[in-house]
Amino acid sequence: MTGHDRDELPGIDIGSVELRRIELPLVTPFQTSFGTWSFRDILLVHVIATGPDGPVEGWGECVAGTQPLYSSEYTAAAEEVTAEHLLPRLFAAGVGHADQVEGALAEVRGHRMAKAAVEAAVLDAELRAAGRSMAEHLGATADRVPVGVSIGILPTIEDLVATAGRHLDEGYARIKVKIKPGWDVEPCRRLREALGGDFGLQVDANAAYRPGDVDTLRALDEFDLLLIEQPYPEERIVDNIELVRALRTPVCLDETIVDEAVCDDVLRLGAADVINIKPGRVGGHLAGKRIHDACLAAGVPVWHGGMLETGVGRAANLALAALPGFTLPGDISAAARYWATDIVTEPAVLEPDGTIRVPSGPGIGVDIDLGVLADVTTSVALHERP
Ligand code: OSB
Ligand code: MG
Repeated sequence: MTGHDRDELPGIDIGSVELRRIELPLVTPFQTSFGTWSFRDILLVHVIATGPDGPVEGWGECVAGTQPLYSSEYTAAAEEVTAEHLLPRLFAAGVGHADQVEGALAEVRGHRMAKAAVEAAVLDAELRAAGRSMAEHLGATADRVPVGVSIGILPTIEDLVATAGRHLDEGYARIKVKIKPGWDVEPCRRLREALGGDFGLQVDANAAYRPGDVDTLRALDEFDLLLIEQPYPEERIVDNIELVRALRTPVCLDETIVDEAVCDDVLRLGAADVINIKPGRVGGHLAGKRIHDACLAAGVPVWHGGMLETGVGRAANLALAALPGFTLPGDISAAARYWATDIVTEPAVLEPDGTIRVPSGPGIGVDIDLGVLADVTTSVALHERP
């Protein structure tokens, strides 16, 4: 086992939790097979607590989108379930350690993105109180992680080639292209023709294909892709087993992997060659670490997904992505790829070698820019422990 036992951590006394909604415009709209995101409407969970040395705070970012299009969760529902169902249970259980959060909230079904944000905030506060970084706590073995860029569906293939070329020039370690029926084989062909065969290229369908599309998916084999992400709907595990056998391109699952149990089924069935880990999707960074451990033991490579996070979520993701099983570049681009102004004082920057540094300070290792936060806040509600 790598990482530290929570028993070594002194724990915290949670006095209140602030739920804060913010709205941030994306520098460029992001189109997927399921819809277009032009801004992010984000729920932030802010834990206000007391540690052994006095007051301490922690922050967690909920990755739910404004609308229930990527998954059934969405921001307003995440805020409601957190306020009405999660925080009362957190307080009633007297949670003082992050690894108690999952158990305290377990009787609430689903809502993993909301639960993950609560756990992240408690973990950040607990680790800040202990003076320990999240990376060290989770068992990170790297201080920088290789990262790529996820490029949305664009108006023309020329736009796509220009955008991908610019990101490769910036130094990104690989390009991911969103695909959908009608925007798949030709975009890949033109990218390889224009930019060559030696850069890492992968595609993400966000569940837009059906088994009847297998010929189109097989046509992608000629482009030497690192992987194809989530071709079929979330629940179609058996269809996915057949696809793994039908394609040369490694098949990766994102939406399907909603928790450890599903990941275990997928590993045992050989229903994926690669797993995308998003802490929000699986219920938290601690569950994400356990899924990482299971995949590492099974010899299945993992990579860290992204949900267009601010610097808060990005810092926590960098800590997890520094674990040894994350052998493929993550969807953890520099802050500038998403935001004109991030809400943290040290936004993530791309190093010339295509990596981003893993924060090493206590907790998530970045601080909130309170001035920016105030400017982008749309609502705040304080929930005090009864
Ligand atoms: O499917 O990976 C996805 C963004 C929002 C919702 C789903 C996905 C994505 C991305 C963006 O691909 C990754 C990023 O944060 O850069
Ligand atoms: Mg995806």
